[in-house]
Amino acid sequence: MQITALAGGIGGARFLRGLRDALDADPALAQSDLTVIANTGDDITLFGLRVSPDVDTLLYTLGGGNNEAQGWGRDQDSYTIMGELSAYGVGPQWFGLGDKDLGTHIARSLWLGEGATPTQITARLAQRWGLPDQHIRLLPMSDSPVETHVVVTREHGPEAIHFQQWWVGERAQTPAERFIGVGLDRAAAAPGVLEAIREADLVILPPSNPVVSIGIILGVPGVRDALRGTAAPVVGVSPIIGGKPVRGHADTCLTVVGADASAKGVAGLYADFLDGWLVDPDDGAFALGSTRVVPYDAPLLMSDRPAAARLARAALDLGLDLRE
Ligand code: FO1
Repeated sequence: MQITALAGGIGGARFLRGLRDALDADPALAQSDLTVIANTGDDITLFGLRVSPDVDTLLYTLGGGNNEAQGWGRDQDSYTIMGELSAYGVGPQWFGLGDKDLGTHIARSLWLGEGATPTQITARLAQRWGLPDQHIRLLPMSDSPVETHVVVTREHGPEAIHFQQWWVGERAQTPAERFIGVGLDRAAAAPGVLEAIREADLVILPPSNPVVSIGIILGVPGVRDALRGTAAPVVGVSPIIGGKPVRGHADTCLTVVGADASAKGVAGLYADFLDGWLVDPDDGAFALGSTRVVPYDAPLLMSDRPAAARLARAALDLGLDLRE
């Protein structure tokens, strides 16, 4: 079976690691290929280096090298270089880049300088993390640079800042007016992205941030049409548990785009292509056009790896049901 997923960082990565576990545990599905289309709107240039947080979180989590407690960054990392930069008064210091993690950003930046595309670079990085051996193909959503910016309200008036400055530097506390996907309208889907959606047997939306992760991928020209047009069922997992977002400031993002911070509100953002929607039991039982809304039999929380695998299995079963 060919499964295609759209993903942001931590929630997407944990869910997809669970999905790979669930597939591997089922002899009938173990040979399935998983294509992951990653959000690159979070990408940022810091200290002259190109950082691609969601791609790296997917690489490290699926490759077994992530910082589990934090969710992002490398395991057992140190911050010697950040300390040296701080001593020189070089910032920003609000974004913690570990020494091992910096190796990835240096490699990516060198390769970009040599003319390699993000798709080629992601493939090289994925090779090191053993993703092809797990039948996982990781693709950036686009090879064109896209950056999510946030128009915030300052005392002196509106100001556009990078998403990471708002999300990490300002903890999403500064009132936001809107998000802008800078470069998104001119971006082309990366090679293989639209085909992976059109030719999939099943498309899955993990519980990633619906606005700044999935929403940005949906803004890449052609992606939304491919989802509407694919013969495969499109199944999503709600990022809301009991009326609250699983992690991060997803509710703030939903409010900014005028959507309800509820399982129904998020599904509404996907209504034109969503066939199945797995929701927390406390959020369950609402009607949504032709979308089959299914309450999960436990809280949607991915508290550990087996819990993520169980949740992924339920999404898989919903997709298999919809194929019949
Ligand atoms: N998130 C934070 O909250 N603080 C950080 O200092 C931070 C550093 C960081 C470095 C590399 C990386 O790949 C991710 C990092 N993140 C950090 C996570 C990231 O900013 C966001 O959670 C995602 O971009 C949202 O999808």
